[in-house]
Amino acid sequence: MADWIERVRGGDRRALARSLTLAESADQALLSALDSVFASLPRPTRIGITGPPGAGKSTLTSGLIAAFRAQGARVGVVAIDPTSPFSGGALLGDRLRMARHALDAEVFVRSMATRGQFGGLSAGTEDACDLLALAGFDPLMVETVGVGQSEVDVAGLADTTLVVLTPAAGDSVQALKAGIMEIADVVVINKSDLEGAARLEEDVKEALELRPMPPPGAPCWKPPIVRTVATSEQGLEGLMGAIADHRAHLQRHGLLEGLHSRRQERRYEELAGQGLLARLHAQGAAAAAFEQHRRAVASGQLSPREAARRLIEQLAL
Ligand SMILES: Nc1nc2c(ncn2[C@@H]2O[C@H](COP(=O)(O)OP(=O)(O)O)[C@@H](O)[C@H]2O)c(=O)[nH]1
Ligand SMILES: [Mg+2]
Repeated sequence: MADWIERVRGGDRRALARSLTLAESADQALLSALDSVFASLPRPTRIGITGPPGAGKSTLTSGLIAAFRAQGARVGVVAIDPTSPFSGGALLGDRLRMARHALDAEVFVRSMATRGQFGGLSAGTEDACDLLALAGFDPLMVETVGVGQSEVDVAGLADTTLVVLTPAAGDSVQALKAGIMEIADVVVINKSDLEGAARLEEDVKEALELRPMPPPGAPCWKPPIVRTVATSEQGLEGLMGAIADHRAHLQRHGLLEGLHSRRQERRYEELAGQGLLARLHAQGAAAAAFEQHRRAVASGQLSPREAARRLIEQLAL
């Protein structure tokens, strides 16, 4: 596997594709080999693109790939779809919309399903990003459906998070309500060719006003609102400008290092939590105690909090 990792570092696309597949299925040998080069991994710019299904995220991502390619960058994309890998529909859609970059050796697009409960959103995505980073892609773009997933998860993946809304769908209003605005570094109003873009912009401005203020003295970023028509690549220059401005803000205030550290801490916490839970389930007595308390919760005898407290006490943790 160490050899695979070296081939990825050398830019071997086949090795990269294979490694991504192994990482996605949590292959321990591959992940260990990846861990062994952790300290020397490059740290590419990470751009998150989130918003409701159908907002035009993939179309927009495709446009951004072209814009970054025009600057000479090598672009990696991870498109995460929360649906089962067997339904396939949305994954295929992402591939189709990014198909025009399929023959470009300086672009690598990877669609993946979320790993599910014991992997969370981030585990598989982070590994995929690390492999793309190792292969020298910079920037990386991560497309996620931002509704119904933990906002913190989605925001934590990227240095700059674009929230994509459209005047077309009622789910934009829902997105405004669901607190997705709190994670936006840039708000994109896509499908501005459709009626209602001005109205949505007003609603977005109002929602942005409700964002919590940073503590006094902390750097303040006011998310710009950018209108686009992804299908005809209108507004992409403005969007590229907004992304660059946010990057400059992060650099000026020395915030990139903190973002990176928090991301790694979060991965550690998630993996440690999963590992401990798996260990617990593997031990007869502990698993029995866990089940006993679960039943007590289900039957209404114990509150979830009290059950968790007793379990932890009983296991002497
Ligand atoms: N009218 C209009 N349609 C768009 C625009 N951007 C994307 N679409 C269409 O919206 C649909 C969903 O786009 P897609 O990129 O797959 O959305 P995603 O689910 O957010 O990734 C596709 O049929 C696109 O062609 C736009 O700016 N205007
Ligand atoms: Mg998509």
